Amino acid sequence: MFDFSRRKFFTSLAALPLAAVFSRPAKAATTHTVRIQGFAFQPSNISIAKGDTVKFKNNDNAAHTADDRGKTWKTGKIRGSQSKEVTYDSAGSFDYFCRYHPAMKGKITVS
Ligand SMILES: [Cu+2]
Repeated sequence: MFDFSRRKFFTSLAALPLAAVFSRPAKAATTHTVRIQGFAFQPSNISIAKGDTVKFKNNDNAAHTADDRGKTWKTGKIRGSQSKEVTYDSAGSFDYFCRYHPAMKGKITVS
């Protein structure tokens, strides 16, 4: 009796499509690139989805940062030719700037 039900259990488990077990219904997270070039963020205004990552890629020789004005996040120093990534797990609108060059500004909207 026990053997029978155990076999029945495993048989029904095997019948489940593997995709249904392992796939996640949520959309896969995306990594967006914001280039830092000529002392400007490009694009300076982007909209992304919750869970996405933004890669700040510094193409200048000078070091830059991307610091959220609301102090929720910051990249820290990004040296020339380096990049830093920030993942956004909650919705919000973030105005950011470069700590060394406050005229450099950008905006990220997460929804
Ligand atoms: Cu800068």
